[in-house]
Amino acid sequence: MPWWMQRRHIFIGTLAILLPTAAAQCTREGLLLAADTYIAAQTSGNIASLPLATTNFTYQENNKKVDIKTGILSQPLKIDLNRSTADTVACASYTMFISTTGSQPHVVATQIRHIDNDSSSIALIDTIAATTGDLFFNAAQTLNYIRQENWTTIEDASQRPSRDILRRAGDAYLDMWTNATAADAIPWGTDCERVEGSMLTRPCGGQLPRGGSTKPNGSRRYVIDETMGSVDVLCAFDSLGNYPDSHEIRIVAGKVKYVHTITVDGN
Ligand SMILES: *[C@@H]1O[C@H](CO)[C@@H](O)[C@H](O)[C@H]1NC(C)=O
Ligand SMILES: *[C@@H]1O[C@H](CO)[C@@H](O)[C@H](O)[C@H]1NC(C)=O
Ligand SMILES: *[C@@H]1O[C@H](CO)[C@@H](O)[C@H](O)[C@H]1NC(C)=O
Ligand SMILES: *[C@@H]1O[C@H](CO)[C@@H](O)[C@H](O)[C@H]1NC(C)=O
Ligand SMILES: *[C@@H]1O[C@H](CO)[C@@H](O)[C@H](O)[C@H]1NC(C)=O
Ligand SMILES: CC(=O)N[C@H]1CO[C@H](CO)[C@@H](O)[C@@H]1O
Repeated sequence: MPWWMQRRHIFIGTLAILLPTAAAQCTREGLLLAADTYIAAQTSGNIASLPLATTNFTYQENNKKVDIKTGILSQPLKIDLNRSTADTVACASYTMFISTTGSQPHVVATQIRHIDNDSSSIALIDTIAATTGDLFFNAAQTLNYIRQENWTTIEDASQRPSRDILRRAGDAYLDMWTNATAADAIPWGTDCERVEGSMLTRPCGGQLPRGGSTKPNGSRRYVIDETMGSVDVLCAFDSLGNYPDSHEIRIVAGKVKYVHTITVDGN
């Protein structure tokens, strides 16, 4: 074969290897891997291993932009339990972790967002971090309840709630305080559990608010995972005083199975 054909051959071979790795990807595995890296960083109190975007990375803690180097991620924490969900449409993940030991116990809700559909680079870490003094805070009690829950992914795709159903359930929940009929739009399960801070309500469809407030919960950020049947909404708890808040809802077999809330009211 003449030299020029040989060279062309090598050139095409190189392209074939480079192209697939160059294209941005946002996969469930990639999102959960980034969430695991976040948990490892929190365990060590060292952010060096986090693949943060080199331009325009944002760190937000309790609804305020802060320097990641002074935030909760800079403190090593012993983590008792962590659980993550993934939203491949928004290219985002949600992680909840509980740390009962150390000078301050914590229950933390974190959404991680990626830009350009690329789960290998983190654009935003958005954390709600509750500790002693916050609403119904008792990390050991929360751990005790959450540990007993079943968060197995829903294998049968036909049994998964749609993205739209999950989004509407998350919104209706947060709308209950301003809309007297929002509670009726939620498909409550009869064996469902609600863990607000460390306060357990079972079944969770009991003792619900039915309007009364004029200020809706604002600044809602969503992570929706149809495979898990869950939605997490971070927001500001506006009517009570702009309190940073996380509400997570899981729907199994068409009915609400779990509700978790983490609220920072700093009392
Ligand atoms: C995002 O990445 C996923 C996985 O690689 C791909 O299936 C999807 O088409 C991408 N979406 C966009 C908008 O590029
Ligand atoms: C920078 O990041 C913030 C928060 O994620 C986002 O709202 C803003 O649009 C980004 N700006 C640019 C130029 O990408
Ligand atoms: C986080 O949760 C995963 C899945 O349950 C577990 O394998 C891992 O050990 C946990 N990490 C820490 C630091 O506890
Ligand atoms: C957990 O839930 C899944 C369905 O979501 C079910 O198949 C499995 O049996 C449950 N596991 C236990 C231990 O209850
Ligand atoms: C109140 O909630 C119900 C049930 O979700 C909904 O149909 C209705 O449009 C809501 N009202 C307002 C004013 O948002
Ligand atoms: C204005 C409003 O609806 N506030 C509610 C937001 O959600 C929290 C927690 O579920 C409620 O306690 C607030 O009343």
